[in-house]
Amino acid sequence: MKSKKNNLLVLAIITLAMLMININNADSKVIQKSKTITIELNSMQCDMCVEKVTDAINSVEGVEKVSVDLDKKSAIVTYNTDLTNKKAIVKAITLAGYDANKSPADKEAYDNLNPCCKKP
Ligand SMILES: [Cu+2]
Repeated sequence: MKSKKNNLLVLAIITLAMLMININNADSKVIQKSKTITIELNSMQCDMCVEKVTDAINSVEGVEKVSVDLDKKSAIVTYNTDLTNKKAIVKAITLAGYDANKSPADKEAYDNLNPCCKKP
């Protein structure tokens, strides 16, 4: 009779351990809320544009990593999906005066760009 009790205890401990592993896994899923996207930046002309676009993207709360490529005319952006989204990032870029994906630049911001940053 005693060994049966012990078996039950062992089973209870194993079950508890498995539960804790599951809880830990759930936790790590909560932490991993990063998403990486590519945004087309077809109106960029020079290094100054790269700087401005990089600053604009970085100004969005929740953005974790930005890499703007002038040759490829695109940006790779990693952000926390709890804090921001693609739409907000695209909006920040257009408000800085640049086209982003299919969204055109804010006209006033574009007009205020340095002449070398305007489309030829
Ligand atoms: Cu420029």
